[in-house]
Amino acid sequence: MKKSLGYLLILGVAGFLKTSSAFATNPLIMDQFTADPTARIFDGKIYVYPSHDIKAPPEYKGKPDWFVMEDYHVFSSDNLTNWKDHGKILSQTSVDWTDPTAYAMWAPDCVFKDGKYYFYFPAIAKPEGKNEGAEPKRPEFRIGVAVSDTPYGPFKPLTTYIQGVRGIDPNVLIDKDGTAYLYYSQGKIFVAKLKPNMTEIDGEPLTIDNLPTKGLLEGPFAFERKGTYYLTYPHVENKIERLEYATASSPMGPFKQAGVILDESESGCWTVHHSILDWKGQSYLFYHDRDLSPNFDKNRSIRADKLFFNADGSIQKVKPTLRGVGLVDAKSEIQIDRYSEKSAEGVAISFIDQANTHAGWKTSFNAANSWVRFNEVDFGRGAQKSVKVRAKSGTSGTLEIHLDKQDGPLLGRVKIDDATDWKISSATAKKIPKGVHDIFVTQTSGDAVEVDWVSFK
Ligand code: FUB
Repeated sequence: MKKSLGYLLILGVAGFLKTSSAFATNPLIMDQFTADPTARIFDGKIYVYPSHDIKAPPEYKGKPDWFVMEDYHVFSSDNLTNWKDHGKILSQTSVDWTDPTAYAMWAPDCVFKDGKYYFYFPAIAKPEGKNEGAEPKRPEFRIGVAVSDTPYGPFKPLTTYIQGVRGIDPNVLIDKDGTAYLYYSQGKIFVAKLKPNMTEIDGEPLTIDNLPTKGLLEGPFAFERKGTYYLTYPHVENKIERLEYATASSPMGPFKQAGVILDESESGCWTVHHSILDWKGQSYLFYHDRDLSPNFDKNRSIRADKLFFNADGSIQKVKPTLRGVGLVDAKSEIQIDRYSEKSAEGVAISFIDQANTHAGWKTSFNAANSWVRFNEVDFGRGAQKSVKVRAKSGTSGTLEIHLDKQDGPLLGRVKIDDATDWKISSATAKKIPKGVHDIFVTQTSGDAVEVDWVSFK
């Protein structure tokens, strides 16, 4: 997935315009760590509000090998493929009540009500206890609100946190009658009605009963569908978190446990945190894993995969993929290391640069007839004339790109000459179709071949 000089120049300009290095594939954001994604639709676009993991700076004095989070960015997309980074929308130093040395800006949410966008975020309050009581016993997580006229800010934080709420992972559901409910966690999951001003709770928070009593529960995300209220949450049933859900006929319950949405990550990432979004007739699960930091699961990356409901309203388990959910333009650099399927043997995926995982991955074809399938490539009107491959090979090798099936129409046969460094090889493209199709990339002969990307020009 290493990028050409031209691409890097575009990225440089795009960086100035605050477009992120982001892709249709998983993870969604490549140039920074992102976690705890809450996806919302505002003004016909998808906005994702993640938290922002960073590597500990020298001034960090907190718990070693722990989450280090100092600010939030927001990302938007109108096609699930191109994501725009709107930049920093809030930081620990711009909120009166947060401890500016805590690096604990954890999982946020954002909702729209009566012309304003309300951004809810947890953070550790200043030890002085400016807001409640003069002598707080220990640093505590509180939940704050910042308000904006647009989904991408600027967000103006309120000077104090929501009184009467202690915890993390705020999530707000606005019911059909306009009443807003704040869900959050602190060991258990709580719910409180919000006053119409969206910044105070109305009455005492309630503990949500009938949820698992053993193993951590956190990260609630609630939504309503066809009259059923779904409360979804990460839970440690075994060793690490998985996503489960419960249902009710009212936002405050009583809830009944209903099943598992996402199994524990194969990568071993201890946390998972999520949201569910309907976009153009399809539901999506946004969640995180540790794709860009396989050895440290406090530097996470957000992902999206399709989610399906059964006719009775139950949720099918989501299949996590590398391919993700966005259509990929045939003319772009198709990152086949984010494959949809691969041959049982002869294909390996690894980082292009172990020292800089943000540069992405490469696909190594190590045996004749090893292959990968990459779903949903958009050929548009189908006018592409050549197929290009950025690759290297010890001696030489040949790749064939076929349409839809491994033995489908041959789109191009590209000979990769002996090249110890990355080189772009090309061949004439044939039988290029119109519209959206899968491609199969197969190593048909020669020595092992490493591929960065494939593109149709
Ligand atoms: O990102 C920090 C914490 O990890 C979140 O608040 C939890 O939900 C877990 O994802």
